[in-house]
Amino acid sequence: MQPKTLGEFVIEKQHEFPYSTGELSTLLNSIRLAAKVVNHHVNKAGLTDILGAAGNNNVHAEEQQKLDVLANRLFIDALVNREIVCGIASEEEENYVSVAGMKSDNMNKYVVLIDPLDGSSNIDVNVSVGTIFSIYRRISPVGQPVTLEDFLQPGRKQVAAGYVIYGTSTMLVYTTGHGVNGFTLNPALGVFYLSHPQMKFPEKGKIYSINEGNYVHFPLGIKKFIKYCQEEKDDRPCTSRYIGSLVSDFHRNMIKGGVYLYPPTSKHPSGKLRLLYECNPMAFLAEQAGGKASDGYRDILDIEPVELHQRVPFYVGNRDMVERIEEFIQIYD
Ligand code: AHM
Ligand code: MG
Repeated sequence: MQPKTLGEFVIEKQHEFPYSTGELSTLLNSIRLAAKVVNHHVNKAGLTDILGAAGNNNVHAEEQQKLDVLANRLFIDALVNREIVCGIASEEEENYVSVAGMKSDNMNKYVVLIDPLDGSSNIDVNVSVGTIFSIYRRISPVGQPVTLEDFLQPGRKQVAAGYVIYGTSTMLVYTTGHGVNGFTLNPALGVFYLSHPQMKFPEKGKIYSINEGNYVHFPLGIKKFIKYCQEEKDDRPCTSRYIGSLVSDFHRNMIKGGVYLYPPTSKHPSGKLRLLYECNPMAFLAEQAGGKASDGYRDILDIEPVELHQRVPFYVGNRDMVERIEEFIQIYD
């Protein structure tokens, strides 16, 4: 039998939201469409003048790549043109975009937070990159311009979250709080098919993923955890795998079992990754797949955000491994 398409799956699952108006389904369909367009550009990147730096910096003073800028435009346009959200926040935009302010009859209730193309250091070298998205119901009244508080909600309040991985194949993986499902793009047809139903972390994790080049700057607890992973004892040593693309590292670890770490370093004292559009969506997916995400002390999903581009230390993956990291931090830091 032909596997289910993403479009069919989204419609079939609409009943899981009792008072659903179909708005979330339409929103997920817009993300699916934008993902296909971005995939098309990522795939032919070497053939057009799209590789390299765009010549400007984003809000984090990081050099924007041309593909970063393009992916940002494509996702924002797809969401604005279809008039399906009331607000958008992006890693590439300093301020949030109020779609409700642009279209006065906008009665939509969802805001989207997005990292349009994550893993920018991999763009020019043909290594997997990804898109990460997070969806919330707005808090402020419908029909008005959105406010900052609509975006500064703890991860627990997410209605849906997911990522697109532009890898050896392109996949869209998402959750609405009823498990995690993965869909693979058939490039010949331009259709995503359900290929990974109900994804779960394996019982035990064996992989640790961290940029060990920063080792000397890590907190003592993290150094001890790395040494623990390398020890010849019980079912260790673990294997080290690091792509430097959160989506790809997370995706592999969810399938094979492992943990991703981005601790505080001297360059990034609060960690490097952004709470709202990198850590929270991954944390929601991890929890739904039987894993866990922490900043070393708290569950990522419980953190009350204070600013749009806030950074946090981030440990995500197999529950046992994340809890082990928390123990090491508690003992040594
Ligand atoms: P980006 O949003 O600028 O692409 O940065 C986020 C990325 C993550 O995908 C990745 O895990 C991490 O930064 C890699 O950082 P580093 O090069 O410091 O190891
Ligand atoms: Mg990013």
